[in-house]
Amino acid sequence: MVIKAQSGFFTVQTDAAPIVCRIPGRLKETHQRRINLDPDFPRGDIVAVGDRVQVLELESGMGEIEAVEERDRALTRRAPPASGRSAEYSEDEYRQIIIANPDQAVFVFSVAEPEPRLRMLDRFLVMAEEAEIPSVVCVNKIDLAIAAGEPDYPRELFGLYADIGYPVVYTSALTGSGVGALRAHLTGKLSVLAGPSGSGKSSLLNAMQPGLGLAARRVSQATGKGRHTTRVRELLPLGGGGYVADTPGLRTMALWDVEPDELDAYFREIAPLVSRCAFSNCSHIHEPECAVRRAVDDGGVAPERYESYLRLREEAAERPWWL
Ligand SMILES: Nc1nc2c(ncn2[C@@H]2O[C@H](COP(=O)(O)OP(=O)(O)OP(=O)(O)O)[C@@H](O)[C@H]2O)c(=O)[nH]1
Ligand SMILES: [Mg+2]
Ligand SMILES: [Zn+2]
Repeated sequence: MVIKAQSGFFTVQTDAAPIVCRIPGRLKETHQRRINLDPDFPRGDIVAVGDRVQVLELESGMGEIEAVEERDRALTRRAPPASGRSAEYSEDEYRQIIIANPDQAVFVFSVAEPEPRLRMLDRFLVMAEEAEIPSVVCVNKIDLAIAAGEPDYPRELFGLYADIGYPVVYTSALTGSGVGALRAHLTGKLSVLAGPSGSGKSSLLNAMQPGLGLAARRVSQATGKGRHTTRVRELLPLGGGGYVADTPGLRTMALWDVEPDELDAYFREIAPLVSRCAFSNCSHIHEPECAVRRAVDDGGVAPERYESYLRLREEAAERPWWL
């Protein structure tokens, strides 16, 4: 598995020691040939962090990537066209792979400091649903709610996500509460970690495993700024097995890859209602006999989630910023 990518060098974890590899010219040619032959073949990075590859060791610790195995799934984004290129953008625009083959995404929000923005969480969940990546919600800083005499507040706020069917873990990096449960969710898997700045991602990683949060900071700083920052550059190994990836920039990612009409499919509790709307192309905004709006009135769909649906639908209809 590729665990690190840096300036054209890929660190590949093998059963033995890691091997630092380059992509040989012939692999690039094969990739280009497949693109030429098959218009549906995804254009984009040949190798990304998380990919499973076959390597040829040429000298001790150094080698070449011989082949890339097919990805089960990937978190991707449509890369903005290089400057000077035509403003036209098409379906087969270059796809930047943020990370290949993640087992799950873990979205960390704090109950306070900063106040949680559930619309951001809903956007993350939509992105993960679209990529067919299972999600876990981590609600951190529950100690603040307890100190404020509101121990039930975290569940009042985030309980609806458990009702929808997402695993929700309540944690405090400060007291250690729930950290074992979080570790259990992460062990043995490749997890993408995301959430607003200050929600406590690094602190939770440190609470789980001393030094891990520091390592995450080092990676995210090395990634630097600019339009390629979303990509994962390095996976951090967990002591009990598995890896975590910090994804700087995910929170600013827009939803242009989602068509407004398909958005309802990515709201878990809304998707099963759609077939009961009177109109097959119902937008669930203004149509009569809309099963979704009925469910909002009856309490089957939380008003906040419906509000997110409406806002994200508007966003999905917007054009990319480079147009
Ligand atoms: N009270 C309380 N404070 C916490 C908890 N977890 C983190 N903090 C504090 O919240 C602040 C931000 O924590 P970080 O771990 O740096 O947050 P982050 O999510 O890694 O932030 P970025 O790296 O900017 O994305 C720090 O001052 C932490 O000490 C918690 O469970 N309870
Ligand atoms: Mg951090
Ligand atoms: Zn409808």
